[in-house]
Amino acid sequence: MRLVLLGRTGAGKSAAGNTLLGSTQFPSRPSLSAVTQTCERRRGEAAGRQLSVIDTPDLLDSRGRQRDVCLEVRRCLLLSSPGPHAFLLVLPARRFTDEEKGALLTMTEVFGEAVLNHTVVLFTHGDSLGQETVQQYVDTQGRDLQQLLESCGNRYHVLNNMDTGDHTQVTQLLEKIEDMVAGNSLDFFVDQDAEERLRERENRYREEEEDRKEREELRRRSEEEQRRRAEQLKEEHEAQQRCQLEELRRRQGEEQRRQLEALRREQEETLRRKEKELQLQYQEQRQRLEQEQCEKTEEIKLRYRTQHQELLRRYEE
Ligand SMILES: Nc1nc2c(ncn2[C@@H]2O[C@H](COP(=O)(O)OP(=O)(O)OP(=O)(O)O)[C@@H](O)[C@H]2O)c(=O)[nH]1
Ligand SMILES: [Mg+2]
Repeated sequence: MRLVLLGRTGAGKSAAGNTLLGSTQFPSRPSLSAVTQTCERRRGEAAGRQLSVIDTPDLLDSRGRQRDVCLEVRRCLLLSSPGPHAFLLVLPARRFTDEEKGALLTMTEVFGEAVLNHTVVLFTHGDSLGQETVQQYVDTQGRDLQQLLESCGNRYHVLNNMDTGDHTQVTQLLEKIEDMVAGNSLDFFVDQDAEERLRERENRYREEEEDRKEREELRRRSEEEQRRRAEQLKEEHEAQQRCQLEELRRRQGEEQRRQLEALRREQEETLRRKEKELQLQYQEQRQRLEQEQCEKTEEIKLRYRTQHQELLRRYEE
């Protein structure tokens, strides 16, 4: 029985592969980035069946890395040749997200609509359900998950990858797969249009990539232009500021000179006025002194004359 494990990064694909094979064949650990990078096949036996399990990296990522994804899808088809009996779409039994909702759409885009007839949804983290049954879990997750399950013919199974000793969970899963195979017209999934679809995807990717590069180039050029204009504006602004500053300095200098000149003139004027005042005072003082001197001389003369007359009079007497 050839089984392909599909699902988002960290969904528990490798852990489920190990549970199916009953031993650690695929590296599985908690990680935010992808642990499994390329498709790997391991063979083993479980519940009396020969198993060929193909573990895959995240082939359902709708964004980016499409070239790598196409390469890995080719590898996956090659490893499961002539075709897988079942695709196991691995979903952790936690809150169902929009990303997981998109996983089925990507799966049909990659492998074609027929893949739905060969798909069983495999819930991992069965231990986190606790007392809740998988049916109860499905009922509480809302319409999106129910629609996804309906698209896969309501085939689902839950695994607790922490309990590798529980063989019944593997046996029950293999029985569900066998029931599905029995109900299909073809025993295993054959994708005749795979190559054409992959080429289409690659072309689309190339076109998207070219578009992206073109947009990137345009963005780069526009950023460059913006930077250049900003630089030019800055230079212009700085030059304008320099001019304004020089003009301001010139005007300030002029104003200072004008004020100094006015002050000098004012001081000169004050000095001249003071000089005149002093001259005036000096002249007044001199006149006063001259007059005083005249008066005194007159007084002396008068006194002298009086004395003289007095002496004359005495003499005559
Ligand atoms: N408790 C619990 N942990 C699980 C279960 N299944 C997987 N895990 C843990 O989930 C983590 C991721 O599991 P992986 O098997 O590495 O996931 P993956 O889908 O292979 O991831 P990538 O290879 O990165 O794409 C690991 O630490 C597993 O031990 C489970 O049923 N119960
Ligand atoms: Mg893995």
